[in-house]
Amino acid sequence: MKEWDRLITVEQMEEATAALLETGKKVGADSWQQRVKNQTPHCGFGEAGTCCRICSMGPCRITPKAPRGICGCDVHGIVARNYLRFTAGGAATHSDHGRSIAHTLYLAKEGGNYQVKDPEKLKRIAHEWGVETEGKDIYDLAHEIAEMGLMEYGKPFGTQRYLKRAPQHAQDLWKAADIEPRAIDREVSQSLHMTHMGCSSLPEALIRQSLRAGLSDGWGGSMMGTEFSDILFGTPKPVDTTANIGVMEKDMVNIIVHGHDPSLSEMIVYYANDPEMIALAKEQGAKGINIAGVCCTANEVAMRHGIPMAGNFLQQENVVLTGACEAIVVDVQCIFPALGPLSKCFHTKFITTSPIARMPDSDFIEFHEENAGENAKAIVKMAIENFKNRNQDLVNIPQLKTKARVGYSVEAIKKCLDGVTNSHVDELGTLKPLADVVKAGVIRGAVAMVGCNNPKVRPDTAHIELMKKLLQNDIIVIVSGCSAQAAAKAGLMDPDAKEYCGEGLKRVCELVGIPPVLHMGSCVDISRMMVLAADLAKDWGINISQIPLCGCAPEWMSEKAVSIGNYVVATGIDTFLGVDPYTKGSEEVTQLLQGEHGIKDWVEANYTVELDIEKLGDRMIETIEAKRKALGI
Ligand code: BF8
Ligand code: SF4
Repeated sequence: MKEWDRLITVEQMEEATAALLETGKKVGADSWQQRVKNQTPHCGFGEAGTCCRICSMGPCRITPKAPRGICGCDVHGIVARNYLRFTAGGAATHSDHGRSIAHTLYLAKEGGNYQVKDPEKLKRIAHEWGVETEGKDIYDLAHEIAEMGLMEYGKPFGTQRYLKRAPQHAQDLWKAADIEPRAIDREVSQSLHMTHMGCSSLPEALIRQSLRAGLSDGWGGSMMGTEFSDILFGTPKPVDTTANIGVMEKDMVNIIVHGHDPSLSEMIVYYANDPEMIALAKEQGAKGINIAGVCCTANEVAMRHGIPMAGNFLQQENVVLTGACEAIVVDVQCIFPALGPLSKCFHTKFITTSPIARMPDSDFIEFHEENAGENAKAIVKMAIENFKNRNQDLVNIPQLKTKARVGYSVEAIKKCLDGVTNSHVDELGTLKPLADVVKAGVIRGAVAMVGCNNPKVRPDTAHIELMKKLLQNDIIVIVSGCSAQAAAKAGLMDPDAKEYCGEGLKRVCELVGIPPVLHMGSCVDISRMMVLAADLAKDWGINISQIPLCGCAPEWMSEKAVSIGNYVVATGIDTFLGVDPYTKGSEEVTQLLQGEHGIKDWVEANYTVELDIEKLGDRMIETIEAKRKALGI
């Protein structure tokens, strides 16, 4: 087996971070590394999920001496309620992102700030939803579909439209388990209602609703976000880009886009390419304008425009610490409030744009569809004019940079497979060739690796080490979110990384011309992975739970990640977590989520929580091999 000589190691990244923190010290900056120390040890009740503060008779904390809260709720009810509230937060957040995109689609117009870039996808969704497209103006159709999408959030009757994309078997399981998601907002509201004082304390009912709220995200709000983003901004196709902190440019105006909603970042990218703006940057003494992304926004603009990825969640402070960041422009989710005070230690402009994410020490420029162009231009201009305020003595851009090929939407994956096999069956292609190589054992299976960074895990190590292990075992890895960036930063999305795979996977990568780690986008794009799993099951003629496939979030931290976990498991995919979801305080809840006879009886999949990364990898490989054996392949 080859040495991983071309990869950027975690040690190299840590060294670069240490140098940046030195700059931080000079200017009196705070850092997450310091704040972790200040917050350690964490509260044991919080960690076990055994503290309840949903009414003002509490907070109630469960101990052997005080086994029930004042209302009489036991530890299992408290842990399960906390788990459902965590899920509801995540489902609300993803789904509200999807709603924003639906509104943007509703306001799209010919020649406007936002236009329809993939009319074919729009028509496909229209057909799927039974809407006549013949002779219709494309914008009229866009508005009709957007409105139908928006109705999915509050419709009084029926279940989510996209559920029909799943194999019949999955739909039957959801029905039997009574977890088919109805209106998206209803599932979030009902979750809050169920967890109000004096409502549910039965773990089984609370966990059932956790799955349903999760499904309303993955097969509802998130799927809407992904599909409508593709209509507006284009369905991703493979594109080459670069990653890691070294993508920032010493002689250019550096604008960092950070957050989630592509409606903002697309506009910033557009104006950064405006000749008028480039000329202005040159007038100010810069060689040009460099846009780079952080967090899921990075994924969105990388896979549609090849914009470089500066880093993931725990690298967001690093971009400011380079001293070369003229502006960090954010919208919603996963943005450290620390960026406000940190930017004040440098010349960096910290620009917030959404009423949903207001923060102290920022310049707030509210972004609407109507003023998007104007405001994006003003933001780009503000960054350019800030170039002269750089303190050159503080500039340090660590020279860490990799090549990455990104942009593997389901459509793109099918196209790649089509190119090899000529098995073209219809306009959408087929996943049969993929099923064939898995059946033949050339590829043993797949892992969908997703999620965040979390200081509880040495940042990026779990992602990178697990991916390396899986590749060596001929298991292909599909990624999204901050996991995708961990892979890109290390160099695992370089097509040359196939050298590091087992012989079978390497052959497939060569033949299809893909890197061994496939970038499927941001966290809302985990809905793409659900469609991939659904289509693969249908093309193969088996159930999703039979596919040698696992989900994995080794460094997760957010409520969104728990919502994701719930819909991935509910879709029939065994899911492996490297961080505990605050449930260890209840044996009953742990059994429901991780045991043989909890959610597994309802949806044919469950969770494994394993903090030892080596063991987590082994457990996934065992699961994949067990599924192969069960299929007789
Ligand atoms: O939605 S992986 S840290 S950036 S939550 Fe956030 Fe986690 Fe990153 Fe995107 Ni997803
Ligand atoms: Fe305590 Fe019950 Fe109130 Fe929770 S709902 S804080 S357990 S009294």
